[in-house]
Amino acid sequence: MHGYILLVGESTGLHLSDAGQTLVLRPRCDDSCVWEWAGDALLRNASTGREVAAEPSGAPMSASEADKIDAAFGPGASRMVPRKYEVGSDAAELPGERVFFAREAPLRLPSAYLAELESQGWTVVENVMSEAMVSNLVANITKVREDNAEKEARVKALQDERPYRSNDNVIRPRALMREGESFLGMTPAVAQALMHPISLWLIESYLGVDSIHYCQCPGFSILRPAEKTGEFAEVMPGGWHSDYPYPLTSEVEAHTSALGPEEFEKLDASISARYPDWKQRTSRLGMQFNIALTDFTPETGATQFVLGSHEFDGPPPTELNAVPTVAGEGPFKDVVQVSFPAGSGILYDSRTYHRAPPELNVSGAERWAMLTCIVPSFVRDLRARDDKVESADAFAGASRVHAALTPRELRDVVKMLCDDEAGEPRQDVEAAVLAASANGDA
Ligand SMILES: O=C(O)CCC(=O)C(=O)O
Repeated sequence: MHGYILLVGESTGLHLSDAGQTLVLRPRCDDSCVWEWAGDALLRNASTGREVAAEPSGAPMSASEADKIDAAFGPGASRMVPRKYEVGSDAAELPGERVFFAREAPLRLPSAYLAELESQGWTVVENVMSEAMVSNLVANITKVREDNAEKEARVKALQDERPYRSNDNVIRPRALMREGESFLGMTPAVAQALMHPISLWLIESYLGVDSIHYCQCPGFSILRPAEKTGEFAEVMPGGWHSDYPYPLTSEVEAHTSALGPEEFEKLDASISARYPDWKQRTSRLGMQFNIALTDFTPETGATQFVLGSHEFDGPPPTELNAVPTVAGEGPFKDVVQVSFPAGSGILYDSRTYHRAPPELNVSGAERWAMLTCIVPSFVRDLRARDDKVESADAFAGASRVHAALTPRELRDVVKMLCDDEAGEPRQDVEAAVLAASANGDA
């Protein structure tokens, strides 16, 4: 197995890249930013073969430092901090930054994932979250659930008295939380996952833009085990859809339909000037990136897809939602599930037909995921429907999380998750982040 790593500059958060003649620092990672160990104290660029010396930098974290980080961000947070290395003896070649965090990278070079996206409209990117990030995030979510156990029990009791329906039998921890709370402001793991420099490079490259933002603050979705019996074990038709900003189904044009026509007019206005026929699904305008916090397999109820349907002329047709889904049969002959382990994410073109299958989680355990949606910055986001604005407010006050992120991650969080109606970074959040770093808050 490869042990690819990214080298993240200690002071800038930018990534060491071999640009051919020189080493440079980059905010996003293509193949030139991927390294692997070639010896005890030697790193080799996986794309160009250039080698640089690398020695461990600084003392290992002390027990009291680890305790402080765990107390701030929850169990195991200190394990999320990667080791640091001083890179290269040829100082003239290095662009200012000498000490780098070694962050585990996906299993293949970024160009391999992009080639898959281009040819098939989807790919699975591994190691978006390390095992430590996943377990810390799970611990934070578990705490919220424990603190709101009665509320969750009420949600479950209602679900238990109805048949299986796609998007039901799901616990959404966000809905259990108090106003003003956000996982984005609780642990750096969320921002670090969402601002992964290879994922962002893939998304920008596939969409053909240099400015993107998240449609909403990520939703966490916990698919309960399928344990219903009797009349409630029935599976209702439905659930097939395409994602934002495209028409949901052939019957429902707007993802924002619950908010009334004005919201859809705003979305349309943000896109139509550039892409007048965008509702015909002719242009690349959105991607979904769903990161597994537990393994996705057919037995755990991994998402059902009609892969390649991003190239179909229209949204999911009526016949897909008319009868219960049975993969391999009738209108569902091409329905498949994609397996991938916790910490990996499936990145797909938002036009792809897909459905959450609560009836298929026969594993006896919950299936956890972080669901995210990304569009070019000019496309209006889902702020009116989801909690993006509230999460940005919570993030503005989360100075300890700011201090745990790199400057590059912080800039991208403010740009992509804390932006205003026009898709520009919110000045009040920028000011709060700057004030926290000036105060040295940690
Ligand atoms: O939870 C799932 O399996 C599917 C999620 C989904 O429908 C979506 O991300 O749009």
